[in-house]
Amino acid sequence: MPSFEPMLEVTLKNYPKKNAAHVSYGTAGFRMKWDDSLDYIVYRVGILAALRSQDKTAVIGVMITASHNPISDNGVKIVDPYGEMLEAHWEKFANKIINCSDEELAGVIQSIINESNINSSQTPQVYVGMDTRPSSKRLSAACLAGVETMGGKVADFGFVTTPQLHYMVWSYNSKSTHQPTMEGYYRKISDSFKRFLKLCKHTQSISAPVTIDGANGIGALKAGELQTYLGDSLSLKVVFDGTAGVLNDQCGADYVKSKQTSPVGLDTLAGERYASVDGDADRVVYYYKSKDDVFHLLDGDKLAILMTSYLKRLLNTSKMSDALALGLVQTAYANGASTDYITQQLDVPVACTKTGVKHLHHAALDYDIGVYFEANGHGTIVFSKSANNLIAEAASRADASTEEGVAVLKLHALSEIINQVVGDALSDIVVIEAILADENMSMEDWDKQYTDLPNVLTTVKVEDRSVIQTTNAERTVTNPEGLQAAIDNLVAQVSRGRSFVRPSGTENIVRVYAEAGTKDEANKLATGVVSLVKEMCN
Ligand code: NG1
Ligand code: ZN
Repeated sequence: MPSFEPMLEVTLKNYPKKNAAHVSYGTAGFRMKWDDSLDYIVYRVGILAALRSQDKTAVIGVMITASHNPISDNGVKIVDPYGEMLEAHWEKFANKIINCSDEELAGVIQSIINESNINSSQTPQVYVGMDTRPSSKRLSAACLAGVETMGGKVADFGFVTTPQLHYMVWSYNSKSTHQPTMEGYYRKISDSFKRFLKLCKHTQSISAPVTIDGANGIGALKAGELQTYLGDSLSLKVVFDGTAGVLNDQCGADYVKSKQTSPVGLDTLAGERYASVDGDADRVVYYYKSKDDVFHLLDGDKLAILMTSYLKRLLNTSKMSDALALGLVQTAYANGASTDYITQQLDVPVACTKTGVKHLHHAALDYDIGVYFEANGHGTIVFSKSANNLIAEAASRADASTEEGVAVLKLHALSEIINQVVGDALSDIVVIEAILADENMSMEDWDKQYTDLPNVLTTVKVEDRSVIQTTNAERTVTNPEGLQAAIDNLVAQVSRGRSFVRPSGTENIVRVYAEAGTKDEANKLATGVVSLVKEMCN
């Protein structure tokens, strides 16, 4: 009998399979409305994470969260050794282990062991974290039971943001000098930020606070902890901190981005900076109110452009632009004006990938310094190993009395403030604050870099979203036949038109995106494309 079987017999009784419907591991792992059928899924994910740990001889992470989704949802996601999303081949194992019956479970575990040549004598090590949902604690317990079934050891980090858990896993496995502890995480961001500020002409500390909408979730809690490390170098004023409101309810990054308005109940003041994070703090958008009382959103595209344009300047001043290739990665949802600005005005190359941060992250690794962002605010900057080494080496001999030397030191500090492992709202905020301070830029200055084309993002319910198939990074429909030609025809009828449709990877809907030279044209285009989808896909 395989060594895990006696333990499996004991724990399986507490986590019997409850859901007959087939579930699959998507962009967000397993995510659904919470009911007690999620317990067995997370228990089995715990088993799988333990196997993955033995397979990679490394610490593996499990994060319990449903991100920006309502408080009634929950989900679970596996984090690979260097903080990446679970490898595609193992997503298949995930589907197999979750969808088999209780009776088949031992056999499926053994088949994964055999297929991956896993050495079962190693002790699995799994890091577990969760968001603040009421259902998260029992799911975390289910995960622990799964890991222990396989004889694994768990480090339970309790309430953490998704990027914090990714950081811990990366930090441990890569033997980073930045420790795999909460303190290590906060010190990495705050120490490098303080170092950065000392190099700036305009300011030694940023006196005006940035208001952070914590979506009534984990981001609020952790922004508060980060504040204690930042001291008076940067003031984070946290609102929607969970003491009164409901998670992601009329607040948070997803609400602000999709409704294009500030959170309900937040009294915004002209001239101040505001940022909203989502329920697991891996996404962030900024916004402000202009003197004429108008709300202005600075979404993931605006964050990406600010970071990219600033990096371009630093590379030029540090005379490192020949050695380090800079590039931006976006998806088709990026506003066309942002792409035009960065390619035409700044001459930085842009790649477009499919939706889902793992695709963006992967493409960003093609550059020495790759900035990637989804329009909804999920993104970061990644540096290749050789770029990190080159910058660290240059910083160690930089002359801080020259402009060139200061630029090298700033680049080095920025590469440490940013969470290179995964998109991270808290570290993104600190990077944005660093850049705004150094450039002495107001929100208006930042917003003026380029003007968004009016756009519409909407959804259509169809019977079977898989009838829509796409190519060209989701920008061209290949099925149903004729749909793309019909979209092209509508696009040609408006100025600066662009539109595409794709099946969502996380919900049973089709998303329609349209942009054009005027708001009326964007609306007209969206309405037309929605009708086409309804006609041709039902
Ligand atoms: P889907 O449902 O596949 O469009 C959504 C977001 C993605 C990403 C994932 C993961 C849009 C248009 N799509 O994907 O950007 O964040 O959820 O949560 O915002
Ligand atoms: Zn999220």
